[in-house]
Amino acid sequence: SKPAKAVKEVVENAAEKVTDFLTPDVPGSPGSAPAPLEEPTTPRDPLPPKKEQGAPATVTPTGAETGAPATAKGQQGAHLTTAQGARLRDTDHSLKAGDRGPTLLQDHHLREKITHFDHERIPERVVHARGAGAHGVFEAYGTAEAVTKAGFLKKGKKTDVFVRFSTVLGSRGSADTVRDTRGFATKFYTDEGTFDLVANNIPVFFIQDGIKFPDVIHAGKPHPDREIPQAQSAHDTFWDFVSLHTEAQHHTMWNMSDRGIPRSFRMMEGFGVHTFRLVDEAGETVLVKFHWKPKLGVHSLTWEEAQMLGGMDPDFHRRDLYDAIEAGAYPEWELGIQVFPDNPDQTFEGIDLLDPTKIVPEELAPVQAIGKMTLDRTPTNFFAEVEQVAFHVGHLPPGIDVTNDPLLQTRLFSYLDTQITRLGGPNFAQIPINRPHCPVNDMLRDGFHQHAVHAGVAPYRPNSLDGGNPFVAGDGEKAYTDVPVEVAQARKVRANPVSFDDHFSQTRLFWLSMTPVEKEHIIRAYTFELGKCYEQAIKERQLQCLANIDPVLCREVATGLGLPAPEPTLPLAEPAPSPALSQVGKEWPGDGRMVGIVVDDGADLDGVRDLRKAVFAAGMVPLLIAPHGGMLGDLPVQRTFATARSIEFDALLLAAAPAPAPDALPARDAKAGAGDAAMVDPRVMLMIDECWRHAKAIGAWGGGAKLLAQAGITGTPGVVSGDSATEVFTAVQRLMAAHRVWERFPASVA
Ligand code: HDD
Repeated sequence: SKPAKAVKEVVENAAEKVTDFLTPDVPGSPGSAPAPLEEPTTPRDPLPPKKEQGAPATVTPTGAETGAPATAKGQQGAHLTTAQGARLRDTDHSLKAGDRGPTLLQDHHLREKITHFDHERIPERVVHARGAGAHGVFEAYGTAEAVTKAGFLKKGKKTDVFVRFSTVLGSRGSADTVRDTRGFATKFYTDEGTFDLVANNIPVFFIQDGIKFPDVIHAGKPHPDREIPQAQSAHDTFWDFVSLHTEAQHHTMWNMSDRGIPRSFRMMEGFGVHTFRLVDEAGETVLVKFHWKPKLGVHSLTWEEAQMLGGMDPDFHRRDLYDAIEAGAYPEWELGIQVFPDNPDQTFEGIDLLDPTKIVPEELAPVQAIGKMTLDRTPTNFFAEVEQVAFHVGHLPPGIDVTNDPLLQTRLFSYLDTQITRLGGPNFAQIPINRPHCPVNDMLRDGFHQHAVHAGVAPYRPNSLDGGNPFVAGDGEKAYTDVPVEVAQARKVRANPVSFDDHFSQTRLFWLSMTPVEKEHIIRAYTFELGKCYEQAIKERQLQCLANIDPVLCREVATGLGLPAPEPTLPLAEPAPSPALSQVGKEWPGDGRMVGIVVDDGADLDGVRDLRKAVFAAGMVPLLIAPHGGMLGDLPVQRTFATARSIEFDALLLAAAPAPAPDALPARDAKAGAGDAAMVDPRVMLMIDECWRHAKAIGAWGGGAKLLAQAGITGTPGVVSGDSATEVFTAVQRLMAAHRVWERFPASVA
């Protein structure tokens, strides 16, 4: 495991680099282009691929090296060519009959260029269309060796991975920060075949049987008549569905909690949801649930931040992921398993392990760490990798098998099926990002986009013409073998086991496990979402569900909606709370956090210089916010008052009280001619106000200290001032470890 110190060193070393990419083209800033860009007049070598960003290994579907260079295939050489490799002399003018004449059909270059462009888009994913991905490595601790024969889980084994994070409901261009479940799909390129762990950041699912998947998705997607709202659950069809299919209440509660609006992909847990089966060399089995635990802790946005980001920076999560990786603050997760005996009834402590609407609290079955994943490389080409990556819950290496969870069983069909449409045929496994990193020797042939030039004449078994190749593996030759689980003699039925009928006890467990501030957020989220519904009957039906979860929750939401709170229709369960479900109350490292620093030409620049060093040393990124771009002395300005907004920063430090810049809109105070307030740029005051409202740490020194009094926040929790920049930052850093200044949130419930 890379110690935190090493990460910090990388960040420090990357400091100059961070400055560079955050300060494009500032003349004179370190690393900026010496002269304005001009179009070169003679061919030169193409730009090299980004550092450490070669294309995936060029292995054919049969496992042979293609001999192609390991660098990106596109953009080779200095001269523009057609797709057939013929050099072009002109790509800006179509071939016409005279310079004012009609375009000629014979212009092959024109037709090739436009035809290709016309087909650049492929269907977006029907769910999880909006996503971002990154490469990395998984290193096994060896702790799972006792329960599985999977080679990639042997101690010290390193395996390449590619992860794609996503939202579920929105289209490909929708905002990152909407209230939704997040996808967390990981491709492990193991030596024994690819393993896809196609997970979410929520450990339960809306439905118990995959046959309802089209229904829940149709309900969550925009209304079919107007196609609104985009990427939202705050509308009638969603609440209609979840209030009628009460098995959805547990997942819905998670979505209404802070888990539905993560601060960062780097700060999310991941859950395999279903129970899987692990099998060892001797054929012994256990049941497991997979968990990803982020090193940085689990943190969320506030709802107001999430909404503002939807407009200000719809790419917030994507940007955060890539900025962190490029700054060397590599995101890390531990992979863990909860282990259960493989009993015939597939239950643990009375919890049905085949019901995907149920968790097993960590207090009952601890999550045991089995390895660590580090994401350290951004994609070279977003389309080629993030869009074309194809996951499938059925991609399993020897040692991992499925269970009879009826949701998982349907997924085993759905993923392969959807890729055929989305990626244009059955050969998507040959796309570089999907190629296994081990030899492939299948007998699949032909089909659209066949890239392999398969040799031999006998793609069938047994054969005598190709020397009998390929052979099937014998005993001890690491073949995938399905666990010969007993299948009960049973009648065909369209039915669930009775244990699946309990829809409320674990929803209540989640509610009871929250701290007051988290409960408050949940109340606000339900009130917001139901407040966006038009149909009275739907609101009333959902209130009835809330009454069956908790009377206080129901009463508070009903008050917000201006409706009576119904009585429960079912007895309330009294489960023991699971403190592990709460996000509040611990301290976490701040790697990759953003610290905004308000400065102007009169600020204590020596202090700011020290502060920047201290922030980098803490593994965070300092961003100078000034009235104008360019430089302040020798310090590069990363944001101006016009481009900055509070939501980008995890903490705000004030080094100055800048007068209104020329592009500031008039403020009410300025019009009224009020004393000092009139002299501060209103955007700075807005930033302070928002940071305070969103419970972020605020610090000030020197010329900035008077702003605290002006904003009326002196002495309030999480607001610090001091004599020097570094002293203030030390206090702010301590506050940031708790993620937010939780005391600032009002909590009406205990
Ligand atoms: Fe799914 C994509 C996760 C239930 C059908 N799913 C998809 C992705 C994730 C999940 C993370 C995006 C993968 C990527 O980034 O390319 N899905 C889940 C989880 C589920 C779940 C954790 C429940 C535990 N899914 C589920 C069901 C069905 C599907 C029950 C169908 C019956 N899911 C799909 C799909 C998608 C998909 C239609 C769309 C794009 C794709 O597969 O490649 O096949």
